[in-house]
Amino acid sequence: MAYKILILGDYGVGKTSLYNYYKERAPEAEEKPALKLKLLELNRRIDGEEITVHLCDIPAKEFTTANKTKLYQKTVGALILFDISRPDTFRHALFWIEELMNYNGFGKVPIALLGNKTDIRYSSERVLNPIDAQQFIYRLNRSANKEKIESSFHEMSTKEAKGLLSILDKLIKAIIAHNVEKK
Ligand SMILES: Nc1nc2c(ncn2[C@@H]2O[C@H](COP(=O)(O)OP(=O)(O)OP(=O)(O)O)[C@@H](O)[C@H]2O)c(=O)[nH]1
Ligand SMILES: [Mg+2]
Repeated sequence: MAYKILILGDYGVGKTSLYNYYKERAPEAEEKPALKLKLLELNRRIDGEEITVHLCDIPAKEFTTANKTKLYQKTVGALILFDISRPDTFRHALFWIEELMNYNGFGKVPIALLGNKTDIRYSSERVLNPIDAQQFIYRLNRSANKEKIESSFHEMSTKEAKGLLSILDKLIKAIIAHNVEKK
């Protein structure tokens, strides 16, 4: 059994770049053939246990009304990206979160909200204040208290590529904790 984790976010935020990072750098990561999406199978050792994950990268435009139930179904967690130089992509991240919870068939699941492209922080004029994203995650976790769902926010850069595996591992831990609670 594998955990299905989606990489979500607006066009151009860096989803495929993140996917490619895991494909190249995660040990034993293996790309599997799949229709209309990129699917990466990888194994992570979490608290001494081997966990298999299916990481899926789907272009934003594929989420049409007709097929989104199919794309989201059985997703147990997601990496949701925005571009810190494009505030609209942060506002829209909230839309992606809502869609995920509405269509995955499980309701609320843990997410990692990722502010990508921190390498351009100093060269770009319109950067987003990370406090807004931190506060959003704080409120999300408070509202999910009973279900023991622990989402997180990270700033990152697929170009600098630091700490990307630990972001994934943290999400997997949150997924495990949530599932255990559900049983
Ligand atoms: N400066 C900078 N550019 C980045 C970073 N991550 C991705 N990019 C660039 O942003 C552009 C879009 O990246 P993609 O990974 O293709 O974005 P995507 O979310 O998959 O986009 P769609 O598939 O079109 O929805 C590319 O030119 C990347 O090189 C980053 O951390 N820093
Ligand atoms: Mg892409």
